Amino acid sequence: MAIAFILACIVLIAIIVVQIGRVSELSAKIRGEEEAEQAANRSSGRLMIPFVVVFLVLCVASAIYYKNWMLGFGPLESASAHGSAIDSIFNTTTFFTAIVFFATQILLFYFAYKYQQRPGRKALFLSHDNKLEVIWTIIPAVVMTFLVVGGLDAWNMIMADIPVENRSVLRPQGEDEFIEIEGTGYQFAWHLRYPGEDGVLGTKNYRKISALNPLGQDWNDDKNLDDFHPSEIVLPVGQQVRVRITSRDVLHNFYLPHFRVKMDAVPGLPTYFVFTPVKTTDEFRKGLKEYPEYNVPDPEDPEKMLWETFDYELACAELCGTGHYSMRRVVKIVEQNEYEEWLRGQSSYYFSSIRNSDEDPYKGEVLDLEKKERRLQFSDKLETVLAEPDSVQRIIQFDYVTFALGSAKLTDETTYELDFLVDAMKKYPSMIIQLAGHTDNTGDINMNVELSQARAQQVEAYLVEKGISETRLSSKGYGPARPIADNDTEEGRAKNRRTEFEILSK
Ligand SMILES: [Cu+2]
Repeated sequence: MAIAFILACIVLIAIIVVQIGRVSELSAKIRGEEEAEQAANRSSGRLMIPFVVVFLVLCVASAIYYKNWMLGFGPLESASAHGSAIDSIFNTTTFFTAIVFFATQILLFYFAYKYQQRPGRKALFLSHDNKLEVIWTIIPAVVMTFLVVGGLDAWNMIMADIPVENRSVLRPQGEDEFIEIEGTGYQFAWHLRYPGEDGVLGTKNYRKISALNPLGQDWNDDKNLDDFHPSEIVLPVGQQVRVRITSRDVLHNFYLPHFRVKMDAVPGLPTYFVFTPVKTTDEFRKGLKEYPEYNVPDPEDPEKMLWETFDYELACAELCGTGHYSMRRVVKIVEQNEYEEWLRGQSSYYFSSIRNSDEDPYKGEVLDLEKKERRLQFSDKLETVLAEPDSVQRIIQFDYVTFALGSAKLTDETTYELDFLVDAMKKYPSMIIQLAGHTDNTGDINMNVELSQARAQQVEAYLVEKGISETRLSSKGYGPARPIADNDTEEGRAKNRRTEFEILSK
């Protein structure tokens, strides 16, 4: 309504101005050219004053009217530790430039009114004036120095990198630890990368970029194996974050407006930014709730108020092409426990997309990380079985142990799983077990029994070699007698060929 009223006023004023022009044109015809020109000068000169008054009043009024939508004011105060320094530099600069702006506008229009052309009046030609030169050189120089030095001071504070002795981790605790994440811009999205458990981002090489490997991560670098690629930025409140910013094609700009973070993403030249978020998304929303501007339904989701659907965002602030607008990503600042929960839901890009593909340099090998994971699974299984009542048969199958084809020779690369059992036997010194070998139903039954017996014995020998007393061990070959799956399918037969152990007593 208010906007319609203002528009109507502007239209009316325009019509009035045009009408006055028409009237003066008509009177010019009547009074003659020269007199008409003087009259026009007089009326133009007089209009200068109301024009500048209305113009300046509108400037101030619109700034006040829209203040709650502007960064740095009202609800949009900065949400990062360094943000207030940027805001205060902006405000100081605005203060001085506003003085200059108002002074020049007022003088410009007032002079146009005061020194309007009149019959018999001549302009004064001023070729040089030392006093004036000094005034308009020294005052701006002093003000500029003040602003530039203040700005540089804030810039150096804001752009300070993290001291080398600080540690990059995934879960920072305190000031000397930080999270390093990476944002890579391309037409048209941000590809995000987090460091994984080791807290360190792995190395990259643009030559390694492929359809499978969008960032060109070098899989020979262990630090890459746990890195993950989330679809949104989630960070814990109050922790220092270093963002490594790169680009894969053209210039982009990594812009987090609410945190006053803005840095170019340059192809071939990684840039960085360090910031500490100090308000969670929820806290920021609660702040917005206090303002009537944000207590209206969200046009995109009318069930909710504008403050409820607010999210921090990552935008590209470089006009990088037609799809530029679609580079928006949501940024969530959460409490530490929520962050932990989110981390648990993330999985390593290497293990979910690269593992055992043609690009995997460790194809066919078992990685330490996998062994660690499998050890945890093994002890989970063991604890579950041990917790069962004695009436239940306690059988655990080896999932990874293999033998050479048709022989009882253990495959060296798979004996690590037997080491899990060695450690379990040491942890439970009174545990007695029986090792059992099983085959599928193909081939001669006697040979199968013999082979399964030999294999169980081989495992027993391995355990003895690792220091487990023979008195706690026995072994048996069942051949095809105890299938756990259908022997008619290859899949079923593979399941039936297995080695397991039974806990006879704990
Ligand atoms: Cu862009």
